Amino acid sequence: MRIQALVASLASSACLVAAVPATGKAAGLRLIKTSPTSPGKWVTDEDKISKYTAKGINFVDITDITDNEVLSSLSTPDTGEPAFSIQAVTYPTSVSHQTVANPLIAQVSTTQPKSWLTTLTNFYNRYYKSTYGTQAGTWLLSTVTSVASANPAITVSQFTHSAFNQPSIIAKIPGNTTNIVVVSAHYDSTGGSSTARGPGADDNGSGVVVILEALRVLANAKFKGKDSLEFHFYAGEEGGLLGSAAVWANYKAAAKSVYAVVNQDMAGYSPSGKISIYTDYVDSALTAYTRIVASAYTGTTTSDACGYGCSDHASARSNGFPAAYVCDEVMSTSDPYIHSSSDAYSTIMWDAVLRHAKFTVAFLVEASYL
Ligand SMILES: *[C@@H]1O[C@H](CO)[C@@H](O)[C@H](O)[C@H]1NC(C)=O
Ligand SMILES: CC(=O)N[C@H]1CO[C@H](CO)[C@@H](O)[C@@H]1O
Repeated sequence: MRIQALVASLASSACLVAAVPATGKAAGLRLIKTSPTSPGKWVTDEDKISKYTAKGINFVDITDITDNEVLSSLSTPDTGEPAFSIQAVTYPTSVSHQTVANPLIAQVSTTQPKSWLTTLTNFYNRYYKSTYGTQAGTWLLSTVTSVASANPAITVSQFTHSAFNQPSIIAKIPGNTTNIVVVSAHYDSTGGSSTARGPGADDNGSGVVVILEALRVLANAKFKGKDSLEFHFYAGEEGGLLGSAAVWANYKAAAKSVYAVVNQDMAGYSPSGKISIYTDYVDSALTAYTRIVASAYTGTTTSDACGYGCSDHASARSNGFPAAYVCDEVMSTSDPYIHSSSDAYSTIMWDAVLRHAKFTVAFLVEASYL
């Protein structure tokens, strides 16, 4: 109190103000949470990557989150239900649009995904604060735009972020309604430090090429569903879900009607050969529906839990939207190469990418009738 009064009384003295050491955000630090009960810890950008991401510790960067409902959600332990929901959705208990979905699924291939993943992994890294990360964003925007151009009804937009240059990218196939079904993946990567080589082939270049392939197939077919379909490519996931946090805060503020968000983070390494649908920090009803669609179109699925803030679905969920998380494998047999320079193109299992791309087309078609 005494110090505050002194500062206030001498606020015009540049000398004194400069002498007060900056803390928190003013000092360039970031506030991260590693669990619902964690009070938050101020760390440097470099520490986020080298002391958390690279060591497999998930976290959410809450520095710029000001919405108390979202902060409260991020501080509520997972009870199987979200801390709050913007809208309740009733999902079908079976699939019913195979005659539309199957011919589209037949168009899915790994030809384009192989080419796209080659380019993505050739960036030195896709770290969201590096120039390589920005260049990857420029390439991805032009690639999404080119893929979408097969159907002039599709819009592609950049979602820019104030704290870093890498944009998130959103493609939209308008439907007959303004209700939205979203598939997402993050395109940034890290090699374990801000300056390390980070090819990010599985994590999560694979998720990016999967949803891009689904966009290619639906764009070429000029597919139009009842609901609108969106493809989200997030920036800054490795920095604590930064891109998705900003996108979903924007959707909450705009009161958008979102029926489903299915995030895929890693879709290219699966010794089991089965899609894994994670069950913690997700919407249980959407997760059950996602499993129904995945089983019907790709066979048996597995389950696992990945903990607090493990990927971008957490941002949709904490903003009140129904979110599910689809991964390529259970944790115990998951890709050993991620977050390092070894997460290379050569380690990708293309049958897994194909399976996830087929699932994505199937999910978008089925869910477009919600
Ligand atoms: C969308 O609306 C058009 C025009 O009314 C209709 O022909 C089409 O069947 C609708 N599509 C879906 C999937 O509901
Ligand atoms: C941190 C990151 O790179 N994104 C996610 C990629 O997928 C793995 C496995 O799900 C997550 O642990 C990462 O958080």
